[in-house]
Amino acid sequence: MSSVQQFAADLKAGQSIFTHWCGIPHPSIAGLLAREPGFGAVVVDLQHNPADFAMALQAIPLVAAAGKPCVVRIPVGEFQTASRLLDAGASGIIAPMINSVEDARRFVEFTKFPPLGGRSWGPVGALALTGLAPTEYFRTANDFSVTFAMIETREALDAIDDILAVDGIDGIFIGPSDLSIGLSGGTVLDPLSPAVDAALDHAGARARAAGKFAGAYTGTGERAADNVRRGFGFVAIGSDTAFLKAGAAALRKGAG
Ligand code: 3PY
Ligand code: MG
Repeated sequence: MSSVQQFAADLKAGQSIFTHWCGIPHPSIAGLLAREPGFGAVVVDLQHNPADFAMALQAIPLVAAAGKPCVVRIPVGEFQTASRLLDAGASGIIAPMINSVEDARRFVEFTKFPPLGGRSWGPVGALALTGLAPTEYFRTANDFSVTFAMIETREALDAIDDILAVDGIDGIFIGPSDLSIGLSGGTVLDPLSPAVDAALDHAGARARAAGKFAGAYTGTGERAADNVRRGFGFVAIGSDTAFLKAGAAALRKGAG
């Protein structure tokens, strides 16, 4: 089975997958990090980073060449881009700011083939990377193209059960920074706050009850381990820029 398809299979098997989070706009960074032991996936972030669609298109096969799945976070509401990234061989899509059942349904419309959604046919890169015949890809892609609806507002948290119940939404993904802003009425940015911790407990439990996947962004290995204990199967640790800064500080240490 190709790494494109393996991602969903590993999540279904209950494996905990730690992922890189890449935003530097050069695909070689994603390809290099994909080979780092201890990380099972690479996310390319198109929402808040200079990485763009062309960079993601090049990162997907480089990550696949390392035997890892590539997942992409799209900009808010750019669901058409999600279809194109799945066509290119992304294993999953993270959609930010999914605040309602309507948002979730629209996301599914562009990421799942009929009858579940309305994804249009044309998986040129995905056929090459999976090695599947077109009919086989069409028959199975809805199962292995993983959709994560980001829960990162109070509105989304209130609607979490309804969002999880949407056919074609495979899981949720928590954005702790935006969630901290939302839960504090727009007054506090603190992804480590007790309110965010309580929301993570709740969201993990609701995803489990719905039989769907739970993912989250974290800034450190310790926070990632907390989320694995909460039942999160897909957890980002830091980012490519955070690695650079941490590496520079660590190597500079002791130089006087
Ligand atoms: C958030 O914390 O809001 C995120 O979207 C993580 O990148
Ligand atoms: Mg966010």
